[in-house]
Amino acid sequence: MTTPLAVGADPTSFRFEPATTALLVIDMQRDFVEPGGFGETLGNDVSRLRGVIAPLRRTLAATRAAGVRVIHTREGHLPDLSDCPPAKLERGRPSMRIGDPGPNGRILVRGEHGHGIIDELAPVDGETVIDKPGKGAFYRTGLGEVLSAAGITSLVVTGVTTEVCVHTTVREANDRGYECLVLSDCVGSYFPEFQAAGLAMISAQGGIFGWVAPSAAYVAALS
Ligand code: TIU
Repeated sequence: MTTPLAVGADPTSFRFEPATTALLVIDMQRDFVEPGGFGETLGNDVSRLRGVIAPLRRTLAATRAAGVRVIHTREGHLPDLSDCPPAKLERGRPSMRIGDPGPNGRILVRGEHGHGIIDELAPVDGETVIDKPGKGAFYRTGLGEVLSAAGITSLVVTGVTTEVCVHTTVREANDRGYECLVLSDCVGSYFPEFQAAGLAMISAQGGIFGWVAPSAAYVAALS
């Protein structure tokens, strides 16, 4: 057992062992971050998410250099949409529905260009990519098995969007016993008020869902 590293975080210092930690990069896909994708069809200003890219690139570089495991997720559906509940397909009066043809291919469908992770944050050899049909990364995926097999007990969580897939995943992880640190500048929302409230909800009540810290504090702890 090595001495754990410590990150200055809310509500208390977050302690973790690099060997039992994974960086989770949630849904940094063209469909959410670039024009013409799922995020925009829901009426959102996708440019609001671009601010996370630079800090996330620095965080990824430091994580890879430290030998900490990296796991990416992608939200999306099978081409026949058999894994997409009708409620998800029909809700929200989108300008285009999941599966419709868009400028980056069919909206939120696996294998299409828009479903891919943006070039700036592309996975490298050896990193796991988890495809998920829902908002949470544990629902109908092999993530739990991947983490158990690798002996991972702590998750450093990044990606989009703060109040949707990040929150759902952190809540799922917390209930499964994982200790989650959310990096405040590496998670993004289409709504500034949801960004602030979403982060506050995680660390409130003594860290009801986990911890929150700026990525610089995590990167400093690794170096
Ligand atoms: N709409 C929205 O804010 N997010 C999603 O639909 N998925 C994710 O957060 N990845």
